[in-house]
Amino acid sequence: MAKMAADAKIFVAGHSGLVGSAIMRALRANGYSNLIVGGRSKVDLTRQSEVEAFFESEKPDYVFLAAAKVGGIHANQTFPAEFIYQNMMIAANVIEAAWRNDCEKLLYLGSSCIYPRLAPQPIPESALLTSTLEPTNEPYAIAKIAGLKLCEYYRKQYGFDAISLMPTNLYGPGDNFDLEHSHVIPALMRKAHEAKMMGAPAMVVWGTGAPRREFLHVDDLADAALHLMEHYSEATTINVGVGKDVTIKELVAIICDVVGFEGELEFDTSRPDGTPQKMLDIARLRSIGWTPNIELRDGLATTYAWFLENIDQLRAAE
Ligand code: GFB
Repeated sequence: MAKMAADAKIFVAGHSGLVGSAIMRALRANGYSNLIVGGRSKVDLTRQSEVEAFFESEKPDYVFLAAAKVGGIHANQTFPAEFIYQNMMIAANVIEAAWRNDCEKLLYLGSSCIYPRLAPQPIPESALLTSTLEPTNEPYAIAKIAGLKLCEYYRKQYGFDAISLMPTNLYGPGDNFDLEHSHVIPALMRKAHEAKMMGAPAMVVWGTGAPRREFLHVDDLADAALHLMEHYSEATTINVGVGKDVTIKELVAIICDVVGFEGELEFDTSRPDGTPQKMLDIARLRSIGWTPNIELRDGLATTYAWFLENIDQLRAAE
């Protein structure tokens, strides 16, 4: 397996999202400058003809497929058709066009939430498709599983070097801080911040606080993605996580501490808990020489600093 040449033409699909922007930062930090991006005005990745035309004209050597319709537990339940349709289309269009246009290698991103709801913990890669999915994100999971299988079968039939990663729950700068549709970390960080600013006595946390989640800083994920692009070339997906988890109660305590909110917590149990636990087995990742670097508390502190710097733009965009 060769290192990507310094002048390789690299397409980061989804370059402005949480994951794509972190991959762009990591590529630049590692000296890659021949980076191409799409953006919805240039190429709508859900439209096959647009994707074909884009690949025929750009002919990238490498593709990081980080474009996806994503959201937290409530967004998944509110927009199930959009989650299944957009994610299936993006995966099928980009993987097919990359293969047809002689792309050297493609990296696709799954998600730990596409393992079965009651998978053994920590979750090994072999748990994929062994039992029923978590209902709150089944549409997303079905689409993402199709993407993983596209990579596997394009490798099998055509010898296309497509790999897939299974990241755990991600957070970091560039996240979506919308209160209804985001993931738990940005939602609780914003709630704690707003409660502190307003001098509110309490803030609301969804669910019981009992579910366990594993969180990976997106800069660690980007670092792992570059590492795997250069050191991994197998049909099976590979987990990318930290190998530790926390309860939502423990998470909110750290967030409140980082933000400086000292009020009460109100658990709204009319909101869903989702899957009880999701923690990845990262033995295979460790065996190929990659380990995470960013501790949860440190990552939350830098994410909060980013949030404070960008709060005006975030509000303006709403
Ligand atoms: O991050 P999250 O929305 O998604 O929620 P999942 C994680 C846990 O945090 C759930 C609780 O148990 C929520 O009930 N929670 C507490 C909150 N307060 C809040 C809040 O204010 N906002 C949110 N969003 N949650 C997602 C999947 O599942 O995992 C997606 O639905 C995606 O498809 C993602 O793949 C990685 O971890 O439950």
